[in-house]
Amino acid sequence: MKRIITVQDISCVGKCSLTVALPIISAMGTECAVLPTAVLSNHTAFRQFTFHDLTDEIERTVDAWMEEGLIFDMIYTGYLGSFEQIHLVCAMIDRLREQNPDLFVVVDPAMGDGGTLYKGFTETFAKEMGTLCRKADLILPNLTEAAYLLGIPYRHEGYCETQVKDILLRLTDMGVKQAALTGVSTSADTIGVMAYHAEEERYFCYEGTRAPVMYHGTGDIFASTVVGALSVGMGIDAALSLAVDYTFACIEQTMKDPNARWYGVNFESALGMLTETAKKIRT
Ligand code: PXL
Repeated sequence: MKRIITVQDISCVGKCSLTVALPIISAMGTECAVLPTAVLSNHTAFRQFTFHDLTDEIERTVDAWMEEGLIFDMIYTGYLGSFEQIHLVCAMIDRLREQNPDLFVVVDPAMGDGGTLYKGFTETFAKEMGTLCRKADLILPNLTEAAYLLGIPYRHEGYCETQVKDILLRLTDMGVKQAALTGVSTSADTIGVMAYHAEEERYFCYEGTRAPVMYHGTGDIFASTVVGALSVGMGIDAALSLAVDYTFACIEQTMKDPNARWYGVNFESALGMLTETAKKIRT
Protein backbone atom coordinates (compact mmCIF):
# COMPACT_ATOMS: atom_id res chain seq x y z
CA MET A 1 0.00 0.00 0.00
CA LYS A 2 1.29 3.47 -0.88
CA ARG A 3 1.83 5.92 1.97
CA ILE A 4 1.04 9.60 1.55
CA ILE A 5 1.88 12.36 3.98
CA THR A 6 -0.33 15.41 3.74
CA VAL A 7 0.71 18.70 5.34
CA GLN A 8 -2.02 21.27 6.00
CA ASP A 9 -4.18 22.70 8.78
CA ILE A 10 -7.08 21.14 10.63
CA SER A 11 -10.09 23.41 10.40
CA CYS A 12 -12.27 21.63 12.95
CA VAL A 13 -15.47 22.74 11.21
CA GLY A 14 -15.72 23.74 7.58
CA LYS A 15 -15.00 20.74 5.34
CA CYS A 16 -11.59 21.70 4.02
CA SER A 17 -7.91 20.78 4.32
CA LEU A 18 -7.31 17.71 6.53
CA THR A 19 -10.96 16.92 7.23
CA VAL A 20 -11.37 16.48 3.47
CA ALA A 21 -7.98 15.02 2.47
CA LEU A 22 -8.05 12.23 5.03
CA PRO A 23 -11.45 10.74 4.16
CA ILE A 24 -10.96 11.12 0.39
CA ILE A 25 -7.53 9.50 0.26
CA SER A 26 -8.55 6.78 2.71
CA ALA A 27 -11.68 6.04 0.66
CA MET A 28 -9.39 5.23 -2.24
CA GLY A 29 -7.55 2.65 -0.13
CA THR A 30 -4.31 4.56 0.45
CA GLU A 31 -2.68 5.23 3.82
CA CYS A 32 -2.84 8.94 4.55
CA ALA A 33 -0.51 10.17 7.28
CA VAL A 34 -0.99 13.75 8.42
CA LEU A 35 1.15 16.62 9.59
CA PRO A 36 -1.23 19.27 10.95
CA THR A 37 0.26 22.76 10.70
CA ALA A 38 -2.39 24.54 12.77
CA VAL A 39 -5.70 23.86 14.48
CA LEU A 40 -8.49 26.33 13.70
CA SER A 41 -11.98 26.34 15.18
CA ASN A 42 -13.23 26.57 11.56
CA HIS A 43 -11.89 27.82 8.25
CA THR A 44 -11.21 31.49 7.71
CA ALA A 45 -14.30 32.27 5.63
CA PHE A 46 -16.36 32.24 8.84
CA ARG A 47 -16.73 35.63 10.57
CA GLN A 48 -14.37 34.55 13.34
CA PHE A 49 -11.96 31.73 14.01
CA THR A 50 -9.35 30.58 16.50
CA PHE A 51 -5.87 29.67 15.25
CA HIS A 52 -3.47 27.49 17.21
CA ASP A 53 -0.14 27.45 15.41
CA LEU A 54 1.78 24.17 15.24
CA THR A 55 4.88 25.44 13.41
CA ASP A 56 7.18 24.34 16.25
CA GLU A 57 6.02 20.74 15.81
CA ILE A 58 6.94 20.41 12.12
CA GLU A 59 10.69 19.82 12.37
CA ARG A 60 10.39 17.74 15.56
CA THR A 61 7.84 15.50 13.92
CA VAL A 62 9.97 14.97 10.82
CA ASP A 63 13.00 14.23 13.04
CA ALA A 64 11.01 11.48 14.77
CA TRP A 65 9.97 9.97 11.43
CA MET A 66 13.52 10.04 10.09
CA GLU A 67 14.76 8.27 13.22
CA GLU A 68 12.07 5.63 12.73
CA GLY A 69 13.18 5.21 9.10
CA LEU A 70 9.71 5.98 7.75
CA ILE A 71 9.44 6.22 3.98
CA PHE A 72 6.70 8.10 2.13
CA ASP A 73 5.70 7.63 -1.51
CA MET A 74 4.03 11.01 -1.87
CA ILE A 75 3.77 14.31 -0.07
CA TYR A 76 0.75 16.53 -0.60
CA THR A 77 0.86 20.05 0.81
CA GLY A 78 -2.14 22.38 1.12
CA TYR A 79 -2.98 25.51 3.12
CA LEU A 80 0.07 26.83 5.02
CA GLY A 81 -0.16 29.74 7.43
CA SER A 82 3.22 31.51 7.39
CA PHE A 83 6.53 32.10 5.62
CA GLU A 84 8.22 29.95 8.23
CA GLN A 85 5.87 27.05 7.47
CA ILE A 86 6.68 27.32 3.76
CA HIS A 87 10.41 27.11 4.52
CA LEU A 88 10.00 24.23 6.97
CA VAL A 89 7.93 22.26 4.46
CA CYS A 90 10.56 22.89 1.75
CA ALA A 91 13.21 21.47 4.11
CA MET A 92 10.93 18.55 4.93
CA ILE A 93 10.60 17.70 1.23
CA ASP A 94 14.39 17.65 0.90
CA ARG A 95 14.68 15.26 3.82
CA LEU A 96 11.91 12.95 2.57
CA ARG A 97 13.56 12.93 -0.88
CA GLU A 98 16.81 11.80 0.70
CA GLN A 99 14.92 8.80 2.13
CA ASN A 100 13.08 8.18 -1.16
CA PRO A 101 14.46 9.73 -4.35
CA ASP A 102 11.18 8.76 -6.11
CA LEU A 103 9.06 10.81 -3.68
CA PHE A 104 6.24 12.44 -5.67
CA VAL A 105 5.50 15.99 -4.53
CA VAL A 106 2.07 17.57 -5.02
CA VAL A 107 1.62 21.21 -3.97
CA ASP A 108 -1.79 22.83 -3.77
CA PRO A 109 -0.88 26.49 -3.12
CA ALA A 110 -4.21 27.04 -1.30
CA MET A 111 -4.28 30.81 -0.86
CA GLY A 112 -7.39 32.28 -2.42
CA ASP A 113 -10.29 32.12 -4.83
CA GLY A 114 -12.51 34.38 -6.93
CA GLY A 115 -9.69 36.90 -7.43
CA THR A 116 -8.90 37.47 -3.74
CA LEU A 117 -6.54 35.95 -1.21
CA TYR A 118 -7.92 34.26 1.92
CA LYS A 119 -7.82 36.28 5.16
CA GLY A 120 -4.30 36.93 6.45
CA PHE A 121 -2.42 36.32 3.19
CA THR A 122 -0.44 38.96 1.32
CA GLU A 123 1.05 39.29 -2.16
CA THR A 124 4.53 38.65 -0.75
CA PHE A 125 3.32 35.46 0.93
CA ALA A 126 1.84 34.33 -2.38
CA LYS A 127 5.16 34.89 -4.15
CA GLU A 128 6.95 32.94 -1.42
CA MET A 129 4.62 30.02 -2.06
CA GLY A 130 6.48 29.88 -5.39
CA THR A 131 9.55 28.51 -3.59
CA LEU A 132 7.48 25.52 -2.47
CA CYS A 133 5.94 25.11 -5.93
CA ARG A 134 9.43 24.87 -7.45
CA LYS A 135 9.96 21.67 -5.46
CA ALA A 136 6.83 20.05 -6.84
CA ASP A 137 6.25 17.37 -9.44
CA LEU A 138 2.71 18.70 -9.75
CA ILE A 139 1.03 21.92 -8.63
CA LEU A 140 -2.72 22.45 -8.51
CA PRO A 141 -3.51 26.18 -8.28
CA ASN A 142 -6.81 27.75 -9.24
CA LEU A 143 -6.73 30.82 -11.51
CA THR A 144 -6.58 33.21 -8.53
CA GLU A 145 -3.63 31.40 -6.96
CA ALA A 146 -1.84 31.24 -10.30
CA ALA A 147 -2.24 35.00 -10.76
CA TYR A 148 -0.81 35.71 -7.30
CA LEU A 149 2.01 33.18 -7.73
CA LEU A 150 3.05 34.86 -10.96
CA GLY A 151 2.34 38.42 -9.83
CA ILE A 152 -0.05 39.07 -12.73
CA PRO A 153 -3.55 40.60 -12.56
CA TYR A 154 -6.54 38.30 -12.08
CA ARG A 155 -9.09 38.60 -14.90
CA HIS A 156 -12.58 38.77 -13.36
CA GLU A 157 -14.03 38.76 -16.87
CA GLY A 158 -12.63 35.27 -17.55
CA TYR A 159 -9.83 33.66 -19.53
CA CYS A 160 -9.66 32.36 -23.09
CA GLU A 161 -7.79 29.16 -23.94
CA THR A 162 -4.66 31.00 -25.13
CA GLN A 163 -4.46 32.95 -21.86
CA VAL A 164 -4.80 29.78 -19.80
CA LYS A 165 -2.07 28.09 -21.83
CA ASP A 166 0.17 31.11 -21.32
CA ILE A 167 -0.35 30.95 -17.53
CA LEU A 168 0.47 27.24 -17.55
CA LEU A 169 3.70 27.90 -19.46
CA ARG A 170 4.67 30.64 -17.00
CA LEU A 171 3.96 28.32 -14.05
CA THR A 172 6.08 25.50 -15.43
CA ASP A 173 8.79 28.04 -16.33
CA MET A 174 9.07 28.61 -12.57
CA GLY A 175 10.63 25.12 -12.53
CA VAL A 176 7.55 22.96 -11.92
CA LYS A 177 7.27 19.74 -13.93
CA GLN A 178 3.48 19.71 -14.25
CA ALA A 179 0.90 22.39 -13.52
CA ALA A 180 -2.85 21.85 -13.53
CA LEU A 181 -5.08 24.93 -13.36
CA THR A 182 -8.51 24.47 -11.84
CA GLY A 183 -11.64 26.48 -12.50
CA VAL A 184 -10.85 26.69 -16.21
CA SER A 185 -13.78 27.19 -18.53
CA THR A 186 -13.54 27.22 -22.31
CA SER A 187 -17.32 27.45 -22.84
CA ALA A 188 -20.20 29.04 -20.93
CA ASP A 189 -21.67 25.80 -19.57
CA THR A 190 -18.51 23.83 -18.75
CA ILE A 191 -15.75 24.07 -16.14
CA GLY A 192 -12.76 21.90 -15.30
CA VAL A 193 -9.02 21.68 -15.51
CA MET A 194 -6.26 22.44 -17.98
CA ALA A 195 -2.78 21.06 -17.42
CA TYR A 196 0.64 21.36 -18.97
CA HIS A 197 3.16 18.55 -18.77
CA ALA A 198 6.44 20.37 -19.29
CA GLU A 199 8.68 17.37 -19.92
CA GLU A 200 6.33 16.07 -22.62
CA GLU A 201 5.45 19.59 -23.83
CA ARG A 202 1.81 18.54 -23.80
CA TYR A 203 -1.44 20.21 -22.72
CA PHE A 204 -4.43 18.35 -21.34
CA CYS A 205 -7.93 19.71 -20.81
CA TYR A 206 -10.99 18.12 -19.24
CA GLU A 207 -14.20 19.95 -18.45
CA GLY A 208 -17.54 18.83 -17.03
CA THR A 209 -20.89 20.50 -16.46
CA ARG A 210 -20.70 23.94 -14.82
CA ALA A 211 -23.03 24.19 -11.81
CA PRO A 212 -24.82 27.50 -11.25
CA VAL A 213 -23.27 27.77 -7.76
CA MET A 214 -19.85 28.28 -6.14
CA TYR A 215 -19.04 26.43 -2.93
CA HIS A 216 -16.13 26.72 -0.52
CA GLY A 217 -13.65 23.83 -0.21
CA THR A 218 -13.92 22.40 -3.71
CA GLY A 219 -10.21 23.06 -4.34
CA ASP A 220 -9.26 20.77 -1.47
CA ILE A 221 -11.65 18.09 -2.71
CA PHE A 222 -10.15 18.35 -6.18
CA ALA A 223 -6.54 18.17 -4.97
CA SER A 224 -7.20 15.29 -2.55
CA THR A 225 -8.87 13.30 -5.32
CA VAL A 226 -5.95 13.83 -7.71
CA VAL A 227 -3.51 12.70 -5.00
CA GLY A 228 -5.62 9.63 -4.12
CA ALA A 229 -6.03 8.69 -7.79
CA LEU A 230 -2.28 8.99 -8.49
CA SER A 231 -1.54 6.87 -5.43
CA VAL A 232 -3.59 3.95 -6.76
CA GLY A 233 -1.75 4.08 -10.07
CA MET A 234 -4.03 6.17 -12.26
CA GLY A 235 -2.27 8.23 -14.91
CA ILE A 236 -2.20 11.99 -14.44
CA ASP A 237 -4.86 12.73 -17.10
CA ALA A 238 -7.24 10.13 -15.66
CA ALA A 239 -6.61 11.45 -12.14
CA LEU A 240 -7.42 15.03 -13.16
CA SER A 241 -10.57 13.88 -15.01
CA LEU A 242 -11.75 11.86 -12.01
CA ALA A 243 -11.20 14.90 -9.78
CA VAL A 244 -13.36 17.07 -12.07
CA ASP A 245 -16.13 14.44 -12.12
CA TYR A 246 -16.02 13.83 -8.36
CA THR A 247 -15.99 17.55 -7.52
CA PHE A 248 -19.04 18.01 -9.72
CA ALA A 249 -20.75 15.00 -8.08
CA CYS A 250 -20.15 16.61 -4.66
CA ILE A 251 -21.60 19.93 -5.85
CA GLU A 252 -24.60 18.09 -7.31
CA GLN A 253 -25.24 16.31 -3.99
CA THR A 254 -25.02 19.64 -2.17
CA MET A 255 -27.46 21.37 -4.52
CA LYS A 256 -29.98 18.56 -3.94
CA ASP A 257 -29.76 18.84 -0.16
CA PRO A 258 -32.18 21.36 1.38
CA ASN A 259 -30.16 21.24 4.62
CA ALA A 260 -26.77 21.77 2.96
CA ARG A 261 -24.30 23.74 5.06
CA TRP A 262 -23.17 27.05 3.63
CA TYR A 263 -19.52 26.41 4.41
CA GLY A 264 -18.72 23.31 2.40
CA VAL A 265 -19.95 20.68 -0.03
CA ASN A 266 -21.48 17.30 0.64
CA PHE A 267 -18.46 15.25 -0.40
CA GLU A 268 -19.40 12.39 1.92
CA SER A 269 -22.37 11.15 -0.14
CA ALA A 270 -20.28 10.74 -3.28
CA LEU A 271 -17.26 8.98 -1.70
CA GLY A 272 -18.49 5.62 -3.05
CA MET A 273 -17.59 6.81 -6.55
CA LEU A 274 -13.93 7.11 -5.51
CA THR A 275 -13.86 3.77 -3.69
CA GLU A 276 -15.35 2.01 -6.72
CA THR A 277 -12.98 3.68 -9.19
CA ALA A 278 -9.93 2.93 -7.05
CA LYS A 279 -11.01 -0.70 -6.61
CA LYS A 280 -11.28 -1.17 -10.38
CA ILE A 281 -7.80 0.26 -10.92
CA ARG A 282 -6.26 -1.92 -8.24
CA THR A 283 -7.75 -5.20 -9.60
O1 PXL B 1 -9.88 25.38 1.56
C1 PXL B 1 -8.78 26.10 1.78
C2 PXL B 1 -8.62 26.49 3.23
C3 PXL B 1 -7.86 25.68 4.04
N1 PXL B 1 -7.63 26.00 5.34
C4 PXL B 1 -8.14 27.13 5.87
C5 PXL B 1 -8.91 27.98 5.09
C6 PXL B 1 -9.17 27.66 3.74
C7 PXL B 1 -9.97 28.54 2.92
O2 PXL B 1 -10.56 29.49 3.34
O3 PXL B 1 -9.41 29.10 5.65
C8 PXL B 1 -7.86 27.47 7.29
